[in-house]
Amino acid sequence: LLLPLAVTTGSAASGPAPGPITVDSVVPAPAEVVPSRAAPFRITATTVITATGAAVPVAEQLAAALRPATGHPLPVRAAGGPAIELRLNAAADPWLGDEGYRLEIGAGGVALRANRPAGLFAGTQTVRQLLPPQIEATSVRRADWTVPAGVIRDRPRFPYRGAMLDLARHFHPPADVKRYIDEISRFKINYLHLHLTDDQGWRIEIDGWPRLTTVGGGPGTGVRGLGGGHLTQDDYRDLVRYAAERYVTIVPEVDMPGHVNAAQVAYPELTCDGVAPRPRTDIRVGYSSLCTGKEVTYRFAEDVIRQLAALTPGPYLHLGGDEAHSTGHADYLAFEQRVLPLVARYGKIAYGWQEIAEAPAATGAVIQYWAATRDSPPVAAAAAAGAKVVLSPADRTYLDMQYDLLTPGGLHWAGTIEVDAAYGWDPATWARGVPAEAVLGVEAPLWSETLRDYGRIEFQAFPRLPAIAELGWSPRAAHDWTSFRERLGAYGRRWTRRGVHFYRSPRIRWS
Ligand code: TNX
Repeated sequence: LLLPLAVTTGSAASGPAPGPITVDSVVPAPAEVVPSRAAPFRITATTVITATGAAVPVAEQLAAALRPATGHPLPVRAAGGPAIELRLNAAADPWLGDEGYRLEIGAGGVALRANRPAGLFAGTQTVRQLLPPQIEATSVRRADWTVPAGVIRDRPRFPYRGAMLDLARHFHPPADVKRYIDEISRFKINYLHLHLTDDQGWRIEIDGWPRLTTVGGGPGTGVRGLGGGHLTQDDYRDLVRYAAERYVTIVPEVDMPGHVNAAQVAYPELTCDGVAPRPRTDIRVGYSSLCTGKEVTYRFAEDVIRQLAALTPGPYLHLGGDEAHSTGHADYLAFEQRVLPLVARYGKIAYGWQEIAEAPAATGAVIQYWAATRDSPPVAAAAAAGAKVVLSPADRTYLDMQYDLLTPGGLHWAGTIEVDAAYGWDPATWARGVPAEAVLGVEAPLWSETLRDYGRIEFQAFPRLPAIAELGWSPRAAHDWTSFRERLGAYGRRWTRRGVHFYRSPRIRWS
């Protein structure tokens, strides 16, 4: 059936744009691709999608994605053909792990196999990219719905591939967060970190502390007073569920002991002098601090941690810890020694920005590296003592940085970041003294001081987010700017058809 030509590890020199779609057109690049000269599979009115058991919900999502543009019924059935067949392996293939998949495409059908539903979901994202870009249309289009023949064996390089949205500086309603989840899950991003609290706003309802959201859910940054709002606990649960259906795990962050002005406006007892500070809408950082000597601080922290842990099925709970410039260093370390272990008490793994690295309790935590330098001796020491590290170097992964100084939104304190810079580094060797074994993965944060509308968020995220996704998913051997820029250039047509407001970087030949 299949005539393998050559195994390529993504470095497939000749990219697809603007020619026909081939099996090596995918972003992020799969681990192994074997193109075939055999005839492609063609989706027609008689095609069925077959699945049983836990594979059915993934098959239903694939069918829902393919029906609008093809206009074909694509029923999900236990058996039949010609088929796109989704099947969970009876005996696990250890190479594939929890998120890998094997995809075999020939004229007679498409066979997608994985050990777990997450792997099937990843495989269906690959299948979508192998169809013509008209597949993105929401109404029937005329196209030759072929999937090129070949075999893909794929699995992620790192277990953690994250994106972060800042809901605090401007609140972004659940509908926008869901659109973002839809977009990032196409690139096999599997964690969405929500920065829920900061000086300008507190965006998650906490029982027993109602003023956090009635008073602290203020307008965010800027003078227009437009960034207000908060998530109820039901909103949050609904987002967790929506994300989980797309194999994205939500990581909640409440930032402390700094970045707490909004909480202190609502509850002045969280300051040392008991006096409420003024609400803030500017973008300065580093001026607020919880009062580390007061017991109410720890009652507050524990209430928040307990409730967020109960709302969050995922393993991680992020306690911030960054830029606490108005907390004394000894007080800071004492605070972290007390609150980081609370996360474990409520069944989660503590996670924090790299400043937590100096607290001894951080050796059991995940540390998010954000410096725009490659040196952090405290992070290296914590990693040597057992901490895991997520790489978010600001000068490579911060999606709020401008592309160039003409970008309408965004900041440039860590420099401007074009898509080639976002792509051109290696998470396993980036932070000096942090060995590859300590690297859990990568994350692309998007801070929203200057970004109110969802369109601006898309513009900052795309096309840099897929660059970070490829660093997290694809094997090091597949890292190849020439290949990536061609695959990305061809991908632009899909964003255009979906109405995604992306930045047409001049470094890419958009086809
Ligand atoms: C630094 S990086 C911050 C945030 C800002 C961001 C803007 C980090 C952990 N803290 O408070 O929003 O820069 O780029």
